[in-house]
Amino acid sequence: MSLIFGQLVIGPPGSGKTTYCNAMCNFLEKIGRKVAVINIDPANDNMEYKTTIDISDLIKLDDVMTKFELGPNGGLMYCMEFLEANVDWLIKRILNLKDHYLIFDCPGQIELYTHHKSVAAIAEKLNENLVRLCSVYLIDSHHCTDPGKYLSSLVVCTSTMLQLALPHVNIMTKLDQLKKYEDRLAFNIDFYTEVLDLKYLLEKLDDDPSTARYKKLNAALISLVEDYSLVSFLPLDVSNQALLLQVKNAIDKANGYIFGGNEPQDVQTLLACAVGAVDDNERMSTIEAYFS
Ligand SMILES: Nc1nc2c(ncn2[C@@H]2O[C@H](COP(=O)(O)OP(=O)(O)O)[C@@H](O)[C@H]2O)c(=O)[nH]1
Ligand SMILES: [Mg+2]
Repeated sequence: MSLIFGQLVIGPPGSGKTTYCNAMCNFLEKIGRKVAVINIDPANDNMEYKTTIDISDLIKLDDVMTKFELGPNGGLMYCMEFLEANVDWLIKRILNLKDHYLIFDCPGQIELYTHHKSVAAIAEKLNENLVRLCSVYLIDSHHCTDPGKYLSSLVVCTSTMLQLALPHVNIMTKLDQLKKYEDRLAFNIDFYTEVLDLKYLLEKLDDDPSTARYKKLNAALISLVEDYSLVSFLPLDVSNQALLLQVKNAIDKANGYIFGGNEPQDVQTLLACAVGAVDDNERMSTIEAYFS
């Protein structure tokens, strides 16, 4: 059976997951990939894409909230636990999508990725013998304007990467918005995307009256992020095709699509060039062939 590849799109509420799923789906379809978007967020309300599998067909958040007298957050936790218990429902439908590339639009409750077990268990089940998955974690680039928020994003990213234990790509969304408040940034954008020397961030945290009194905690969190050294971000503005291509290439490399996907070999090689997934000689000969 040919392999199925996909990405699990996660991140806090409002970080841009649904918008990204739509943009990435359109982008991939433009380059000839057959894509299916699967919605596993029971509270999703702005799906522009046509969903192929929708968790609402299995369980509805409103029903859960009414039946068990739960708030939106508790209701969502219940829905994820229910999906975990009924993962065969999902697997059965995915088996009908064998020739598709899958994009999973996920809920935004951050505890689902930092310590709650259901999403990790669902991902593990899918990854086991069905879908080669990469988790794609989105954060809003607005967090760069506040050293405390940025540090908390780094901690959450690290803990999500450890908890899900999947190939992983982090994305900083809404780059177009960041341009508007660039003058409020303490550092150049690459400081935030490459997660460069965090001692400079610590200095900023110590200068800020709201975080200065947590000196030891800030230092401990920064040393934790630096010790694992797992986090960096790819910038994205969903309206920019070049940035979408860069993100796509990184994810194709992470989940192994470039080595086993269904696109014609020349398309794969050309696209892989941009991220150095092929060696220099091969890249040069491909580029020469392309321009000849
Ligand atoms: N300017 C801009 N807005 C974006 C971008 N990506 C998402 N958004 C907006 O961010 C808001 C939240 O996006 P949504 O996809 O619903 O986030 P979700 O809760 O993570 O699924 C929406 O108003 C989107 O239009 C982007 O690249 N640029
Ligand atoms: Mg959404």
